[in-house]
Amino acid sequence: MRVNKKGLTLILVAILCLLSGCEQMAIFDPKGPVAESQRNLIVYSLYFMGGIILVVYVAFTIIVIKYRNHKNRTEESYDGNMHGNNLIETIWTVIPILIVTALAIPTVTTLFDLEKPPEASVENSSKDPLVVYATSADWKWIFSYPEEGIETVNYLHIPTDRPIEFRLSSTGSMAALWIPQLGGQKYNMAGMETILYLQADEPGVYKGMNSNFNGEGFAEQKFKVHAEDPGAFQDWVKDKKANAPKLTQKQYDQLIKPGLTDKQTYSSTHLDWVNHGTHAGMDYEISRFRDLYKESIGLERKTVKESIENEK
Ligand SMILES: [Cu+2]
Repeated sequence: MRVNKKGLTLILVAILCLLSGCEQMAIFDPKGPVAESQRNLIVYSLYFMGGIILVVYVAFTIIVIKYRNHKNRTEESYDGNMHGNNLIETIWTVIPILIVTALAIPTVTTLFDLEKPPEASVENSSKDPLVVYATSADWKWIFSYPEEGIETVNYLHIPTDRPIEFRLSSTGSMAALWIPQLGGQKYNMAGMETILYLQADEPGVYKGMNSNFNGEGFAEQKFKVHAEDPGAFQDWVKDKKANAPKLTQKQYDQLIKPGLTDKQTYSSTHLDWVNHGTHAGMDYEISRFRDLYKESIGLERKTVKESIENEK
């Protein structure tokens, strides 16, 4: 066989490109109990399915060699009539059931466990979760700490070894909060509240993002999570509470207007006048900025007849 050198080089370059992406696979480098159990689940599934692939390819090779057309082949070498063969029918019915069961049970138990706050990993560390309202607006993240009375935009500080109870909602379009090294994503929607428990065991700065494509500014809807020991976190809270300005409703309305913004800090929260996770707060942003969306996402609903007229 003549080897096409150009083709071979292309394939090698492609493999290199794919492999170099590995350093960004943060889910295999978890920094908290939630991300860790999800990583274990993924690794288990990968090995399990790798085992299945191995068995399939070995069986495939054996069958290709055994039943190939060769010199000493006779009529008796192959009995093609396997209809009604109970043994074979049983094997190919039972094995898939076993595979699905072995994948489903750990998945379901792990995911249900993650609906509860993770156990505190250090003795004496605070067990009740820190509540943070994470609200997505186009295209920024607003984090409210109701107990601390502070609010941040596009960045987050959290204490280590303490579960964080994220209450997710959105001012308008759907988003998904994802901090890969702390755990998987959940969706943010206007008019409802989703709870996501995450926890950081190691101090550090972790990447957070929106993992649900929602328009023009999607790629910019990122934030950094600063995980620090509880003392440092309390100092940070005290400093912001004392020095950051109060958030007014007028400022807030400008903030949630579709567009991008830098990091911001306030010593009060927007929860004083609206909670987007409730039915009452659902239309807060839409009622103010509906016109801005008209062109890009077509909030105006047309009848079928009008659409056909427009097509012409
Ligand atoms: Cu929903």
